[in-house]
Amino acid sequence: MAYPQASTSDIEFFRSHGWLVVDDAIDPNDLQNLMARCDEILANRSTMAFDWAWQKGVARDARAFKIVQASPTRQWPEFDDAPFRSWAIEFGSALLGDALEFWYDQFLAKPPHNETPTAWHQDEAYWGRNLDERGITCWMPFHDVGVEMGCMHFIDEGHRLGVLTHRQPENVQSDLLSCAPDETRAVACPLKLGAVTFHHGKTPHMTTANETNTWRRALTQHLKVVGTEGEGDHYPWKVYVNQFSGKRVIPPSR
Ligand SMILES: O=C(O)CCC(=O)C(=O)O
Repeated sequence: MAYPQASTSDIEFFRSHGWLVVDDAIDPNDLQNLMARCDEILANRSTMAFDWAWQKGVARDARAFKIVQASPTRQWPEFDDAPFRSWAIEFGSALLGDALEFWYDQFLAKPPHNETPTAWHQDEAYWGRNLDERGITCWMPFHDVGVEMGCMHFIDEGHRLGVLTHRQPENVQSDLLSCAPDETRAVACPLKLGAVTFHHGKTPHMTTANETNTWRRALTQHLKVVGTEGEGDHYPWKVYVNQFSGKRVIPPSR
């Protein structure tokens, strides 16, 4: 199957709304190896993954993993050569109007009945000012996904709001941040397998809890303008929590 090119209407939609759904983008056959590796991560999550929803007061070895978070490409660099990688870079570059390069990916999985949405946030709030207007994310589920399973939601035109004030929720021990955008502008994006979403680094987004009997699994691919240094010049709410070492660090630049 041929991967699609960004059309003029895709580009115009993305630039005015700050997000885009691309149906029939990815050949599911190209996801087989990725899905197998991510199953390996799930089976070994206590050593291979973080719990993005790690609760305060819960010991590290007792984390519930309501949002499993890991980087497949850091463990298996062969994914740099995957068709979904080169396609996301090319399509995302057309949307942003600037040449992009792959930065990092995240496997994000929610167990059945996890009761935990991924809180509203903007990616730039995590990345810092270095990424101002220079980052874009492609979110790719491993199966059909609806609101009841944890699909993506965006604040329509939210990329024009600047970076909203974020905070670390009081009950959370991980690096998770949240903001409180005007939810009357929220748009839910249920997807079929093979579809993806793209969103601008300033677009507020969230995913709902998984209320189904099966795992919700997805890969984010974070892309940055070629030559951008990487995260830095952080906002005051930024914190690093390394769940392998247990270390919690506040960056000096904030
Ligand atoms: O999959 C999720 O739960 C959240 C994904 C996300 O926040 C992102 O792709 O930036």
